[in-house]
Amino acid sequence: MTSPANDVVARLLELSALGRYDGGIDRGLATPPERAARERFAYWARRAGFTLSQDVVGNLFARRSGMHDVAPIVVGSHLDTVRTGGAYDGAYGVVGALCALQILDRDKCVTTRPVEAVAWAGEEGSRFPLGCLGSSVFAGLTSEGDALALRDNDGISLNAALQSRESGSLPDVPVRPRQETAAYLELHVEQGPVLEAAGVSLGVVTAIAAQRRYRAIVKGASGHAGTVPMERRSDALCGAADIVLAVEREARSSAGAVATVGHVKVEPNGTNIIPLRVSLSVDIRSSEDARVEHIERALQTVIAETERRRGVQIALERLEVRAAAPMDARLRAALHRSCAAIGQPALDITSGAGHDATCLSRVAPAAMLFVPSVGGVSHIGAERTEDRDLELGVAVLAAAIIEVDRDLGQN
Ligand code: HGY
Ligand code: MN
Ligand code: MN
Repeated sequence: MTSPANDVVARLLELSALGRYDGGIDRGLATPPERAARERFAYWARRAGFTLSQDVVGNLFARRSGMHDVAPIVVGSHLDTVRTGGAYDGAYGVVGALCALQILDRDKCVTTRPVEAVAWAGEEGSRFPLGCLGSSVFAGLTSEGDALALRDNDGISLNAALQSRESGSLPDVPVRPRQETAAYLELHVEQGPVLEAAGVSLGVVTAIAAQRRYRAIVKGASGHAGTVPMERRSDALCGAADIVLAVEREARSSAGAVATVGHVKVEPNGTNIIPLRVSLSVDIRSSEDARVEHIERALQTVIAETERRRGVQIALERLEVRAAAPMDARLRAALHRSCAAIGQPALDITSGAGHDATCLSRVAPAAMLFVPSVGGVSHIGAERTEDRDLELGVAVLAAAIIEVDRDLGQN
């Protein structure tokens, strides 16, 4: 008889077709492919006998009852992807959570608390400009109104997108207000090389890195590419290039920090027109908040110097500030016990990638379990994790839920 853990492979394969194109998987929040993924989650959850609910920003919950109607243990991740996403980032934690609940059913485990599998809305921030959108609303870090008012590059608001028939909220799932959470567990692929290099299949996350996201706007003077002498130019793209290289330089010189300019928009974007305006994304991360702060300040110095030297104006707008999120020691111990109980070593590991667990850790004890990423790659279509590691992670997650439920008791 196959275990529900085996379902995780088949279900991920099914989900990976939703939004797939030759560049990977593109499943932005409240798009038809992401809505289809939420529908599959709902179908599997209903078939397993779990009770569905959602909230106003599209977070989707599948509840397995416990002995007492108290704050649940919540387990999950996200179904949306970056524009060139793989089949595992996020989806693994959502499908894995459902499969773990089904293992509890198979083993006739009665938990003290209800346990909920969750698909958080819009973790990647790939369509609407806020990462961890759904979990930050759930954690009260972002208001529902602010989230629903966010607009994508076409000017469509999240609210409008969620009202639409082919990409919106699920019509037959009741909407419920935010609730307390007793504990949060998230299963996720590592998205880095550490577990694979160590030859270990399980990682217990100690902390999630601090992260700040910005938009930098560089404004210069446009003109004819053939007639404006070099010494009279205020070229916005050259100013932006100084910022891009400064982001790289400052991160390289700050141990353990990483920083990326992943998005550049040049206007008017003509081959014979001096760039007038450039918009850049800046993403800075470190396990230490102070390092992120230091890099931001160093960047401000470079901005002032570039403005003087090039006669451009540069605005650096903070879009998101997320402090480092230490994971809960008791939950980490429960994860380690669950790994040991099946004779599997587990590595303590920090997460450079951001996760919904960061937001949940502000309102409840939170912890994460990683499985290896083949070649350490993610956020590209080639992202992959071995089937046996996928199934192992689910089995450990199911055991950890029981451990945490026992630890928490009723109070
Ligand atoms: O950016 C991140 O680390 C996450 O994948 N959203
Ligand atoms: Mn991601
Ligand atoms: Mn993710």
